[in-house]
Amino acid sequence: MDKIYIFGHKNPDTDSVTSAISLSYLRNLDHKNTVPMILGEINNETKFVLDYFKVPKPKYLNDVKLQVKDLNYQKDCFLCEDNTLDELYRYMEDNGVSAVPVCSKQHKYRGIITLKELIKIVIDPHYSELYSSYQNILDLVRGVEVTKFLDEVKGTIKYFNVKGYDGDSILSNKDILLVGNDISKVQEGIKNKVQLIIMVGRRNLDKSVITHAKRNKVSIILTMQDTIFVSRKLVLSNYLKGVVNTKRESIDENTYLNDFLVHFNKYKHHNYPIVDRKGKVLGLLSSQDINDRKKKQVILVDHNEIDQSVDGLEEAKILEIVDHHKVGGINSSEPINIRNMAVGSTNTILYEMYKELKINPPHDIAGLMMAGIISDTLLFHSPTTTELDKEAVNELSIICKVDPKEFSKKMFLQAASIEGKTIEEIIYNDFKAFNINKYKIGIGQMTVIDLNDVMKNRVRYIKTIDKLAKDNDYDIFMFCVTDIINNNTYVLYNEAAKNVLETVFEINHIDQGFCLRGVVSRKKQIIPLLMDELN
Ligand SMILES: [Mn+2]
Repeated sequence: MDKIYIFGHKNPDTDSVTSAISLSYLRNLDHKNTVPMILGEINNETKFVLDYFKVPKPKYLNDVKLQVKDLNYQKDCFLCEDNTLDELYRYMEDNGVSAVPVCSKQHKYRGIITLKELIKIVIDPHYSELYSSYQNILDLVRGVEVTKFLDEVKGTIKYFNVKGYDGDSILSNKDILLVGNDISKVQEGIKNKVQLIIMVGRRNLDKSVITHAKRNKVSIILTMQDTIFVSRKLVLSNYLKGVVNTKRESIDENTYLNDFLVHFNKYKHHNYPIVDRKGKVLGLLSSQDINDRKKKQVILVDHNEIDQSVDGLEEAKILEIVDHHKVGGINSSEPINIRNMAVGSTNTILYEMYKELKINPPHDIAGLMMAGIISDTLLFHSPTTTELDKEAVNELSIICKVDPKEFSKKMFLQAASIEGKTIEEIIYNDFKAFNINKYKIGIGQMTVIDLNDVMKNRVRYIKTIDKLAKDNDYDIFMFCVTDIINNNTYVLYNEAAKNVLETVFEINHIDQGFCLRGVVSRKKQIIPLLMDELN
C-alpha cells in the first residue's frame, strides 16, 4: 500500500507534531498506510510532551519532490555479470526490454548492455573473444566432457580446419581451439598446450590422445553439432562481464526527477540503470517510463500555506487538510478533503473527528492531543480558545488520566527553557514567515514564565534580529516574548520596521521591548493587525 505522509508546518510546534501523530493513528485504523513526519527539529516543549507520553519522535521529511523512484520503471530487471550473452538474449526476449543492467554477485552495479551492443558482437564475423566457464561452454555447444583442467576459459577462439584459418598462426595457452573431425589438428593443439579444444562431429577419442591431453593438461570437449552452430554458441557463451559497457553511469533512485530530466535531455539514452544509495541495482528505466509518475501522497495538518509546508509540495498529491488557520495559498487541480474550523488547536478538530467515528483515542494519543490543545491555547489564555477546546481537553484528560493544569505547568516550563540554545535558535524556534503585499514578514514567538530570561540579553537579541532581517530581506522582523502568567507580549523588532510598527499597533512612540497588553496570540492578535494595515 502506498505511503501517505502526514505533517504539520515547518518550525514544528507541539500542536502540529501531535496532530500529525493523532491523525495518522486515526487513518491507520482505517487500513491506510500513513506516517507522521516533521519538517524540522522539534522544540523543547514538544520533546517533553513526546517523552512524557512515551511516543517516539516522528521522522524528518526533507521534501516531497518527485524522484526517479516515483517513476514506474521496471523493477528487478537486471542480470548478473556471470550470466551469458545467450541468457541475456533470452532475458530481453522474455521481458520485452532492449537493455539490461548488469551487476556483481553482491548486486552492485557493473554496467549495462543494450540490444545494439549484443547484436554488434553477434554479427561481427571476427569476434573471437571467449570468457566463460567450462560448464557454460559444455552446455551451450551440447558437448560431452573428455578432459577438464579448468573451470573458466579466457582467451581467443581459433578455427582449425575451417576455411580462412591461417595455418601459420602459432597456438598458445591463450587459445581455444575449434576443430573439425581431424585428429592431427587436435594433437597439434595438445602439443601447444592450448586452453581448450572443442572438436565437432565426433563422439569419442582414442585413449592415447586423451593420455596426451592429460599429460599436457589440455581440456577437451566433443560435440556432434556442426561447426557453424558451435562457433555461434561459443560467442554467446561469453560472460556478460567480458562485454558489459561499464562507462554508462547508473542513476540513484533518490535523484530528483527534475535533475534526472536535465541529464536525460542531454544524453537522450533509451535506457537507464537504476540503483539504490549503495549502488545496488534495482532495475531499468526506459525513456517511455518517464511520464508514468506516481506523486507522493500527503496530508497537511495545522497549516495550509505553501510557504509553511514541505518543499516540493507542488509535485505532491494533497489528500486532506486539517487546520485551524486562515485559508489561503494552496491551489489544487483535484478536490481536497479540507476540514477547517475556527478553534484553538488542530487537535480539537481531530478529537471531533475521533468522536464522529466513535473511536476513543488510546491514552498516549489522548495525552498528545491534550498537550497540543493546551500548547496552542496557552491553557485557554489565548483569545483563540473556544468552548470546544475546553471540552476536548476535559474529556482527553479523563482518557489519559493526566491533570491538565499540573501537566501544563511542567510543559510550559520546558517551552520556556532556553538552555544551551543560541539566540538565533531561540528566535527561530517558533517562527512564522509570510508576505503581505510587498512586505516580507517574519515573526518569532516565545512563551516565558520569567521575562527576564530574554530581557537580560536584550541588546544581543536586537542585534541578532537586525542581522537576520538584513541577511534574509525581511521588511518586518519581530520577536514576540509572551509572558503567559500575565498575558502580555513584549516585542523586539528590526530597527527598519520601527515606523511601520508604530502605525500597525497605533502607538506614538515604540521602543525595543514595547508591551502589547493582553496580547498572547500571534495568529489572532498580531497578524490580523499587520494585514489590516499593510493590505
Ligand atoms: Mn495549531
